[in-house]
Amino acid sequence: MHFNKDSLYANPLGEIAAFKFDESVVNVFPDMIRRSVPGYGAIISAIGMLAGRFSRADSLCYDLGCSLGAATLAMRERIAAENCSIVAVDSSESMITRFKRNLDSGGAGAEVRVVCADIREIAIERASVVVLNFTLQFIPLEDRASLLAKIYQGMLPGGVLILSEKLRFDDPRQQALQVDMHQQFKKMQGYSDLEISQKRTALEDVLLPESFTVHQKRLLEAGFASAEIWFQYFNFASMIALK
Ligand code: GEK
Repeated sequence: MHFNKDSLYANPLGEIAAFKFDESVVNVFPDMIRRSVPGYGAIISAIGMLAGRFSRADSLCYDLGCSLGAATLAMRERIAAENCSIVAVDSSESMITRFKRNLDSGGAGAEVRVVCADIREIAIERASVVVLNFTLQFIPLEDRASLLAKIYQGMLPGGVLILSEKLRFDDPRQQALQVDMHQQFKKMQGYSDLEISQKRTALEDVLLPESFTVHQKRLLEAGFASAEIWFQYFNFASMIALK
C-alpha cells in the first residue's frame, strides 16, 4: 500500500497550533505513526494475536481511538469466536470518514461497527477485548480514572485491556535519555530537527504522558487484577491489564 509522506512540520511555521486529528493529519497518518512511534507495527500485530486469544463468543471487542483502524483490522483477521464483533470508535470525523471508506473496500472476518463519538461518552458492554492503542494519552488527566473504571465495568470476567502509551520517567536522567533516543529514532526515520521540534511544540499540551507506576496504580484502582508491560521501545510501551 502507498502512504502519503508526513511533511506537516517540514517548513518553518510562524505560529505552531496545538495538534489536531484533522484532514491534513488523516492524509499522512499511517506514515506519521509508523515513523513516530517505535514498535508500532509490532504492537499492532500483537493486538491481533491477543484478540485471537481473548475474544469470546457473543462478546464485543472495542478499539477506542481507532484512527484509521489499524488495530481493528489486525483484530478482525484473528477473531474466530462466534458472534463476536468489533466496535471501533474515534472522535475525529476525518478519521472515521476515511476509515469507513477503507473498510468498504472489503475484507473478511469479524463484523466491524465504526462509530464517531467521544470514548468518554459511549457505553462499554460485554467486552472481551478492549484496545486503547495510544489514545489514553490524549484524554485529559482528570478523566482517565473514570474512563478506565467504565471500561472495567463493561468487561467480561477474564477479559483483556491492551493499553499502549508514550511514557514519562520520574528519574530526570532516564527521562532525558529516553526522550533523546526517541528523537534519534525519528531522525533515523527521516524527520529533520525542525520537524521534530515543531511537532513537539504542537503536542505539548495535547499529549500528556505518565509513568508506568501511575498507569499501573490507576488500572488496579479501576479494578483490574493485574497490569504489566508486555512491550517497550524507549519511551513507548504497551501494557496488558487483566480483569
Ligand atoms: C492506531 N489507535 O493506529 N474520543 C475518541 N477518540 C479520541 C479521543 C476521544 N476523547 N481523543 C483522541 N481520540 C490508533 C492510533 S492516535 C495516536 C491512535 C497518535 C483519537 C484521535 O482522534 C486519534 O485518532 C486517536 O485518538 C489517537 O492503533 O496519533 O499518537
